[in-house]
Amino acid sequence: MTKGVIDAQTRAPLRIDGAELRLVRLALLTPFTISTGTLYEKVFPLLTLHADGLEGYAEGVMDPLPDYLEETVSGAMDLTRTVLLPQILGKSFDNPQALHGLLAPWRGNFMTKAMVEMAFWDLWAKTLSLPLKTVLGGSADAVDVGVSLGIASVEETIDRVATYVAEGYKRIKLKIKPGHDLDIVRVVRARFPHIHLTADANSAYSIADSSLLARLDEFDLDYIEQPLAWNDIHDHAVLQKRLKTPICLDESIRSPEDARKALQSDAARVINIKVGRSGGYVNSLRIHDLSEVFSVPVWCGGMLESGVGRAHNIHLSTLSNFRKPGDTSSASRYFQRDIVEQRLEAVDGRMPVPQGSGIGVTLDEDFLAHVTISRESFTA
Ligand code: OSB
Ligand code: MG
Repeated sequence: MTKGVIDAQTRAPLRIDGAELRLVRLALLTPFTISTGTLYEKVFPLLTLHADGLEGYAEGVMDPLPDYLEETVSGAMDLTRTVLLPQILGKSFDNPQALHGLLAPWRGNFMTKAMVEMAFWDLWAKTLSLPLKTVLGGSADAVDVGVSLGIASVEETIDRVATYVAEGYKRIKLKIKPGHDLDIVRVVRARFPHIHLTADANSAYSIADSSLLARLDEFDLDYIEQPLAWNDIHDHAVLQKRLKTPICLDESIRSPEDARKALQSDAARVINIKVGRSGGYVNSLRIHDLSEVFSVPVWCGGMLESGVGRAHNIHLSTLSNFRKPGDTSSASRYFQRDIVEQRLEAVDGRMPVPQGSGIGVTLDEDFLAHVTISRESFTA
């Protein structure tokens, strides 16, 4: 269970004095193809919250289009500017849990609420002069990471796997979709008999595909990630009874309630926690602890984040039940240049936790200005 979470009133209530909401665009070095389509660039909201002369940062992990989950970048920008920021600006909070409680009644919109809550956690940790991991209850100095490979040809995939295995990454995840599944997994497994290998379908199959999915059992995958619909826990429980390979849920887990239902029904034997998908740290900590009660390991997923979201993911990954390698690989795999000054690079499959207080990264203001599409300022 999570130990040492600092949730008491450890300091005077923190008043949020102001905020900036930017829309940022970073070109991806390699287009990223999953079952739902291809991303060529990463366009995301970046939020800064101000208090006590300090700044807290977070990014939204939604896509421009509602292809991964329902939220969109433009919807998130609008909700943040018209509802969430007016609700918190000028207000004082005893702790991040109090801010979480204020936003929690809004239906859905877990990614947008996560962005606001995460920026406050960074700010909160900075006011305590503590690394975010310490405030969350983690202590590791580095975390195990793997890579997530987009859909590509067999030759390209083999090349990429060889490169990342040689770099020391601890797990390879292949994206699959109907027509690009058994063959690619078979070829990679034959070439790399001993690696930790997984497959992520991003909801591309239905329960009618059970027998095809069961044929993946012979390739000794660590787990298969989100084979069925993003909003369907029940059918994953039905499917798990037909598979030897453990099912890992990603899209389907956005709240502790989702996690409880999946765990109680044996729909998930592994859970991918994305703090940016799950409403923030309060929900993520609960999902983490609940999974541990069910002896279900978790790992930290990614959404091709910039250094801001990447740093958040690394801090979260230090908690004890993150027992499988995460997707938070080197920033240089994604972008020519990042928006933070620190280089977030894995060494032998271990990602160092950024040091300093909060998430431990600072914005590269010059480059950020260059890739900022719009910027709005708010004062209390
Ligand atoms: O399903 O985990 C996913 C990227 C975008 C949308 C969904 C997913 C992903 C990844 C990439 O797998 C993870 C990363 O490298 O950040
Ligand atoms: Mg996934």
